[in-house]
Amino acid sequence: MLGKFFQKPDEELSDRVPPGQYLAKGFPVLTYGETPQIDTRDWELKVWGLAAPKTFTWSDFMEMPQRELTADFHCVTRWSKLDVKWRGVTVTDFLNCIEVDPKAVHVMEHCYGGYTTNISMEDFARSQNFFAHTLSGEPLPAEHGGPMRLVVPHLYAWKSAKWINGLEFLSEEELGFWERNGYHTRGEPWAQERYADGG
Ligand SMILES: Nc1nc2c(c(=O)[nH]1)N[C@H]1C(S)=C(S)[C@@H](COP(=O)(O)O)O[C@H]1N2
Ligand SMILES: [Mo]
Repeated sequence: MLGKFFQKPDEELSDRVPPGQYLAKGFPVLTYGETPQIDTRDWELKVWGLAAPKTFTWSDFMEMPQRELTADFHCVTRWSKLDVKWRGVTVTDFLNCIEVDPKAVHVMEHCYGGYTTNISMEDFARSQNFFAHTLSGEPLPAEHGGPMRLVVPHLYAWKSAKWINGLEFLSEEELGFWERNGYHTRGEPWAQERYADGG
């Protein structure tokens, strides 16, 4: 797979590329199944479980503070892309708009199309995490999760749910799609948390 699409990181970038990863040329698309086509007029994000139930529309998100984030992106299939430029709403700003029960220690991310992925409250509530609607100054393309996706830069990118439409707050850990299919429950790239069996 090296060569046309991937390259070994240069010396000065190698400290930014986690072990076992290669730099992607361009921005690959990694989707299981069909790409949902969701208009911003129809897009909704629901909150339920151990939080006061609430439904957010696109304009609700546009009224929250809009911030920029530049972050590296690491897919467990061994490609990384450095300095991806996003714009959107931080998870910490969003959390100020909802009431989460203190007993909630895990979150299930739900998406249009049925994809799910789980994350601990601690990993979710980081200030770097983003609901992104803009990529490199352009509306987020559908194949990259537009109109809205989550971006969780410190974990493998399968935690960065595309076409996000729900957050379910949980009292204990439940497994999402890839986590039920053998992937690690947390997925930290520097520790190479790729598979549930640690392999
Ligand atoms: N809804 C949904 N979100 C998803 C996926 C998916 O298949 N469906 N794939 C995940 C994986 S494995 C990766 S690497 C990233 C890829 O994001 P990209 O296609 O924008 O590169 O999205 C993640 N989020
Ligand atoms: Mo991935």
